Amino acid sequence: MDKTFLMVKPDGVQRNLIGEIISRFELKGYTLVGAKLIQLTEETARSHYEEHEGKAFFHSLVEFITSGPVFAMVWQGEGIITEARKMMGKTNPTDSSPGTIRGDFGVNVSRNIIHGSDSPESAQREIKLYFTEDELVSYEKEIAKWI
Ligand code: IDP
Repeated sequence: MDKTFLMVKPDGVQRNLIGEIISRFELKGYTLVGAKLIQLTEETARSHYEEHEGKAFFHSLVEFITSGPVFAMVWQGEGIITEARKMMGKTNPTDSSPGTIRGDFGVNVSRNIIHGSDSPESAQREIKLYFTEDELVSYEKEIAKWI
């Protein structure tokens, strides 16, 4: 089954959006298989965003993502990597449609509430960066056959 890594960024945690975001993915029918509230170290933040190293916004991105706790999650479901990106909206909230998480709550590109893996390769890399095998739970929901 497909898995993705989602993270409520520090602005989302401060704005009490953890429950709202969990609720959206639960109501869609996806399954939460791991979650934790953590304070990122600079090392993890730099590793997470290594593809942006050297860009003008890299330093402020690392500073922001380590500025307060984040809520890291692994979700499971068919096609979830692509679907979660649709539910999140575009990187810049001003380009995001109402009804998406960034469209409904995001302020600007550096305060866009949520991170989500953008490919199977990044999902695999990011899940490994944040979670050990024994922090993830494998289980079936009875309702799965209706979704
Ligand atoms: P994504 O989060 O939608 O996958 P990425 O291009 O991977 O977008 O960028 C990672 C994060 O870096 C974005 O969510 C955003 O917070 C920040 N970011 C991206 N582009 C810019 C920019 O041009 N200025 C400031 N921050 C940016």
